[in-house]
Amino acid sequence: MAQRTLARYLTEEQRDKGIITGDLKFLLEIVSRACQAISVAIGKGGLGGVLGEAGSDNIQGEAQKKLDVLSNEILLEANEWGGHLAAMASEEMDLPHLVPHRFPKGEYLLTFDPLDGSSNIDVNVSIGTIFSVLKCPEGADLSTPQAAEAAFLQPGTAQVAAGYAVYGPTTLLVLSVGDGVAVFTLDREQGSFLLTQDQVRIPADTKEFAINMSNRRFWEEPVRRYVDEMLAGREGPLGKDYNMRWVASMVADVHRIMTRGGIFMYPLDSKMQEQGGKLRLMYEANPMAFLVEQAGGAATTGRRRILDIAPEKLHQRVPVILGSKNEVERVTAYHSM
Ligand code: P6P
Repeated sequence: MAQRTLARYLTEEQRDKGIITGDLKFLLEIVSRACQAISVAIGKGGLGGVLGEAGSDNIQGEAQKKLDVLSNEILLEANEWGGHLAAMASEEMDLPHLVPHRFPKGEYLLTFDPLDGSSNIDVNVSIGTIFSVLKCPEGADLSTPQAAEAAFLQPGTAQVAAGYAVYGPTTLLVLSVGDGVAVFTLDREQGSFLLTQDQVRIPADTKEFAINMSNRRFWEEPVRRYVDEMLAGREGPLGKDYNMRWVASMVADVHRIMTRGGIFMYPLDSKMQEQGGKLRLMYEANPMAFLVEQAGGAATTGRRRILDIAPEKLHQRVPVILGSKNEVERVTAYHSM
């Protein structure tokens, strides 16, 4: 039997299960096509004149790559005309992008990190797009981009869908609309994402951790204790040998965990106490936490469930510990000892 396309999967979630609306189905199909276009641009690499720096910085003060800017533009242009969105917010833009008056407005809000892991672009390592969908609150003030920020400040539990595209040896779209996690593989000849895995489950235990070890001296004691216990291996208190991976592309590290389990940590560290963490809540931590929980995993800051956080700012940063449930619960428990 032919593999189910993304369109068929979403139709079944909408028509047969009543889980999503027609507008959300349309939104997700548009986002998937934007990810396809981003995949094509990335695939050109040096041949497409899209590598290197854009010569500008984002709100985080990080130098933007040409592909960061291009990916952001692809997502904005793909989504602003369809009538399904009220506004968009992106890591690459200080303020929300309102749907232009010439287009109809819809009931959804879209946040995204258009190209996560962009420090890996020029060295040809997997990167990705992360996105999250919220309902726009009734009566939200969308008169200006500044006023619109408040509409986005909803906890991760309010997400109606979340997903990521990973641009690696194959381009994958990993998506949840609240009915488990599905994986679609881009068939470049057909130009469609085809369902290749459904109801993804993250094993509750693991022997593989992901963290940037160069920050060890900056970590809080509970994280240092947990990592040292894993490094102690089978002779240590955890009684097993662990492996370590760190791609420095959250999408690639999270996808490995979705595929074979593991724990990903970007914990609070003393050099970024001020900012509250490295990763951004609205378009990195929340969508990934939604997906991980939908796949039976767990996601905390070390002290609380990520999805319960009430956001105060659009570009708010948080510590992130996510993946195999039993491991996340262990290191989170260490924080309250
Ligand atoms: P470091 C990429 O810039 C990113 O936001 C995540 O994708 C990734 O997990 C993390 O930062 C890597 O951070 O400090 O190891 O370069």
